[in-house]
Amino acid sequence: MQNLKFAVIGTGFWANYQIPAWQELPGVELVAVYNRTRSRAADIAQRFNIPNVYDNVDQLLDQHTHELNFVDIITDVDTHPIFTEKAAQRGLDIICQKPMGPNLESARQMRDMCRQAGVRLYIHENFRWQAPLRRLKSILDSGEIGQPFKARVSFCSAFPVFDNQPFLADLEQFILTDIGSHILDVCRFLFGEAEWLTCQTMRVNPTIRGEDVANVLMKMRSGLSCFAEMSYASLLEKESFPQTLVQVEGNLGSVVLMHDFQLRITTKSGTYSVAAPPPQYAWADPAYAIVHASIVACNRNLLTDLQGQGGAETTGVDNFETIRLVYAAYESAGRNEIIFL
Ligand code: 89Y
Repeated sequence: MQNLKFAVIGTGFWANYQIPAWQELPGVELVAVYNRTRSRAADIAQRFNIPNVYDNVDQLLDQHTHELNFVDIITDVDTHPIFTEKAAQRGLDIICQKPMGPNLESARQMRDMCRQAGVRLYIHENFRWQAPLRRLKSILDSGEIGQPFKARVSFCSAFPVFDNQPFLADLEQFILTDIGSHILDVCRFLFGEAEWLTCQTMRVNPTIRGEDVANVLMKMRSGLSCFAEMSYASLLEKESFPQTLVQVEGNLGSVVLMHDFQLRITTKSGTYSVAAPPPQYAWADPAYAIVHASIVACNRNLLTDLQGQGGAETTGVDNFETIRLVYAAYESAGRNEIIFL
């Protein structure tokens, strides 16, 4: 099979990991990078041996459309619709970082525009690809704890997240778009679609613009009651960033995903542990190891689909359902009401 060729649009913080994660996979070749600040694109190109550098995205696309199979958009959310449109107009398939768009309507337009242009749109949503979460899902699917009726999905931390990604402090809508898009996607991955939700938000850190705490309660169509909590204001005894901690109770037992990638499974026969650590990559930042490892698994899944073998999980169509939850949560918090989905 011939290599699929692609360009990276945006060389900020996440490109430092997204690009080496691509380089772990056979069958794909990065031919060009764009950044509005040319020197930043040039630095990345030099580090990762990428032959073409642009600070004008139209030039990149015009000069390489003939050889490109897809683009990987790794920019801040505000520019996702613009770059998606430019690639779609040229008939290129698109992978775009989460969160899909800067609001629900623009995410809907991205999804519909790609459908109309006949190009594939995927969202790079990687949390569901974390090794312990995949393991947890397989335990749930095995039926070992019976029918799940109750869950808590938790991402509560005091990690100095604004040091690496300062723009997050300026977002009017912060934690639900940044982490909620991951956590609510994990809830959909584990438990299916929601029937209704209610949400409360707070801003504890006075130096940021948006909310840094969100508590979402969902009734899933399966009947399960799911509490998704997220916070960047939680100084806890054990810092868990960037792990997602989960507890699921079923009619035959429970499974708890704890710190350090440990799963504890309890049934009437007792309790046992399973370890599901992420694969190790030399280029990963140890502070983000589990997230960085999941980039490879997410890219692999999307690449398999791009190669024609199907199976992509986080398509634009699918991820739009996650984004609906994010904005339903804001709506609920704003109106102090239950939102039926
Ligand atoms: O931007 C976020 C993400 O996608 O994972 C963690 C993060 O870097 C900070 O919340």
